[in-house]
Amino acid sequence: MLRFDGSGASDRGPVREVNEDAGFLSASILVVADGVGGSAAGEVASATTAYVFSRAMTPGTHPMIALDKAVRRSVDVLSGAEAADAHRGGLATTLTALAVDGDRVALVHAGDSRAYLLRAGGLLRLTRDHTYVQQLLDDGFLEESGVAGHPWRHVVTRSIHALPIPDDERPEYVELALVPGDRVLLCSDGLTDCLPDERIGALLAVPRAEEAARILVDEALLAGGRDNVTCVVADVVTAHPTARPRVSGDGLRLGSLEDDGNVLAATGLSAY
Ligand SMILES: [Mn+2]
Repeated sequence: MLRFDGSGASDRGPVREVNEDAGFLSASILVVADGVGGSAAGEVASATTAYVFSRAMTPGTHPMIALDKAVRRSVDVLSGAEAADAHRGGLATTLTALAVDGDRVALVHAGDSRAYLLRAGGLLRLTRDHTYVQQLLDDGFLEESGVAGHPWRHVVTRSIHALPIPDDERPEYVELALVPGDRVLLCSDGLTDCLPDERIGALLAVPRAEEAARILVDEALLAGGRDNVTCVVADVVTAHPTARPRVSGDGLRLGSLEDDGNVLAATGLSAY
């Protein structure tokens, strides 16, 4: 029976007034969300979405179905909040989440937060950034060397936000074949803007997940990081179905999700 076992770290960084990143980790789900758009309460969008995902896994539900329901639920809550309050507009967040039901693993992804897999010492990026700059790279209009200083490198082309969401802006889903011994990293762009993949791979290999998460965040800040930085590091482990997971039942909350005041209530919304 497959489960996640790990830890995470989040830091506001030296410049930003609030941490608009949210993270969550439990034995069945991993989440990183990075609120988009400063003034429009990015911390509310990220915390609310991460909270919805923290409750997503229920026994007997395929992880792909659970992730899809949580996306719809998040969009529902953000849409309801904007409809109820004319001053509340532009609630949006990136999202990268991984769910396991004991057997199958699924990933959902929107925006420029990333997921990586460390397997047998090699690092593999599991997500492709949904950014304007990534599109320029794919289309051959930009070289890799032009990414770091590009003025539009933070423009994301997909995110979780209120309706309407056009088809080509919806999150991407993929089923993954993970095995015991794999380690995964979910992180916000505060990490990947500052550290190259080779360095991320080296630091992710630190034996204890908790230490790896802390070191990754610290090194991003030491490298001059000014954005919020969030890392969730989890090992894929086998556990007896009745064994208590090492991560507590409530899971670990990070960043803006540490403050309940950031989580929008879902009352009065269309159920599905
Ligand atoms: Mn960020």
